[in-house]
Amino acid sequence: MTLSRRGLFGFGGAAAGGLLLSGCDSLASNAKLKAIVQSAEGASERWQRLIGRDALAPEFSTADISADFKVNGTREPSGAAYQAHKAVNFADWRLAVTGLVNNPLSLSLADLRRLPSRTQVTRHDCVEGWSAIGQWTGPQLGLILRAAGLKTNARYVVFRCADTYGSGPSASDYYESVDLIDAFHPQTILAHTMNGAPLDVGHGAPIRARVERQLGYKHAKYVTGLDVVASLAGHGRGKGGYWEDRGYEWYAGI
Ligand SMILES: Nc1nc2c(c(=O)[nH]1)N[C@H]1C(S)=C(S)[C@@H](COP(=O)(O)O)O[C@H]1N2
Ligand SMILES: [Mo]
Repeated sequence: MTLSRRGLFGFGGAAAGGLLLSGCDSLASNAKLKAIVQSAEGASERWQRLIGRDALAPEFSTADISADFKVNGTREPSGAAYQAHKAVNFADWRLAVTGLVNNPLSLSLADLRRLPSRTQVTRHDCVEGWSAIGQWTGPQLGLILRAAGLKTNARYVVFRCADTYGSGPSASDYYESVDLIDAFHPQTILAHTMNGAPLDVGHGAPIRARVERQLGYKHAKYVTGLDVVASLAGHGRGKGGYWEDRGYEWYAGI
């Protein structure tokens, strides 16, 4: 690890400075990334290509924030490890960044809170037919990925989560994944703060992904790790997410 923590926090001199300054724009408009995306997926993705995968999801004013933002899916992970972290207010919790990276990282919640962050008021749309507007704050996923340094064969970022969802034979670890265009989208953040307060357990404490151009199930809660991979085959049943493994579309752009 010795993370490019120096890179992340800006003490790293020229190389790290360049890392932080090279915007997601140059990366997201990279022709190779676009070619990867264009080789995949269905109608919603073709639509997003028409209007641009880089386009921003609508942002709202704080006056629009929903008084009641439903908690859905897992309400609180029951595992012993999560419960131990919760008992000490996530002081010992780490986010592991592994896989096809040059510098694997292990970041504490304090590390993540010290990073430059983005705040956005957006609408969350669940396929079950409800929506809610909330304000989310956290570092851009792209910032963390640039600090880790992606290897050239990196294609997806898998979010590992602390919860097991479902019961009986369908119970398995929740997980999600995005391609590099969504990973480096400016509104894709790891939120540690919701509506100005530390993220609560129901909504994914201590951090959850916000992938604002995508449907609700892509917004992984209780994120414990980012695994950068060339193929989705190695996680869950290989379709890229807990719900995708059960028939939902992997590309849930709206
Ligand atoms: N780890 C984890 N992430 C998850 C889920 C879950 O059950 N576990 N449910 C998903 C679904 S279907 C939705 S709609 C949102 C709900 O987020 P909320 O509880 O903050 O409303 O989280 C998504 N992320
Ligand atoms: Mo959902």
